[in-house]
Amino acid sequence: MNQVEDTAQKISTMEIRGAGRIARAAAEALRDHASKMEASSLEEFDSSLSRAAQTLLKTRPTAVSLSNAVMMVIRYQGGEVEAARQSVVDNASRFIESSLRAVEQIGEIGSRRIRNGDTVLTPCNSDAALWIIETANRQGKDITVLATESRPRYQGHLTIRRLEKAGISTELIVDSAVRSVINQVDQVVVGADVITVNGTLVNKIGTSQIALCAHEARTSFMVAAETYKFSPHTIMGDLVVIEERSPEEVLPDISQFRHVRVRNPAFDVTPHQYIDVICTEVGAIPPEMSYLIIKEKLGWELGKATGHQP
Ligand code: RUB
Repeated sequence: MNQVEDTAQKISTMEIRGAGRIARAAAEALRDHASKMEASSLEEFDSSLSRAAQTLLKTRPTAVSLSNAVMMVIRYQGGEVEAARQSVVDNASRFIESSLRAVEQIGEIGSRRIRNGDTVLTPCNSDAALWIIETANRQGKDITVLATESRPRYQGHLTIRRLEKAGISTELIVDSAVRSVINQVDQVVVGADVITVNGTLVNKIGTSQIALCAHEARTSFMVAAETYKFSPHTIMGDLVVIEERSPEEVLPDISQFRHVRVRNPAFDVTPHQYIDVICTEVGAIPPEMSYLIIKEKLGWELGKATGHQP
């Protein structure tokens, strides 16, 4: 199995998960593919690269980080094979580096909104959200974290392990306990799989219920999102596809039921009205500014968005 197939399988089975990690793994796999591929013409190079890109793109339908990363990596310069190969390798390295730097910058920016003594609620397991919490902790702020389990895959367990390592006091709660505890929470911090042109957030299932509770309780709701989590396709009116995963993740033995169907949507949609701020690597912005990120950072513009642009 080559690295593209191996990475695609790991992303599908969620051995590699989280929108940022998925994007970096795809960039790494394309870099490996481009550097090892045998191609005697640019046409051969193109078709092999686009087959590899398609294999990766099919793995998880919601994460726009994946398609943004793939597009940034395969957009090469150079009129012959060796120049194209080098260009793809450089694009991938640049993407990986800037993506790692972005989460650090988000940590710096988001941590300014966290005060000494705050209780922070975070669902699932978002690297960007955790950078905010860990950075605030490193600044000497005394924080308590409430982590939700995030069924059915229990990504909350990854979160409590990471916070344990960082020495941050953490309480684990079941997903349905959020409304019971929301009045003890000062800040909700969540990651993002997708941000649409109007600032709508698509993130782990359960996020929108948390946002609703936070809105009702007037608790601040902060999103941590690198700019490559914004979806250029939404300026063309495309809707975000919500991934439905296997029923066995929810109920391992479904065969004993004849009249029951298990539904397992992996993500949900939070309206921009429930979001106070989106922390990106270029600054903390209101969700209403999402179009500007898509235009200025991703190079897609209304009326011109017929394909990806440099
Ligand atoms: C993970 C999830 C995360 C975002 C952002 O879902 O919804 O909040 O991907 O994560 P899954 P990060 O476990 O299904 O991949 O900040 O790490 O990119």
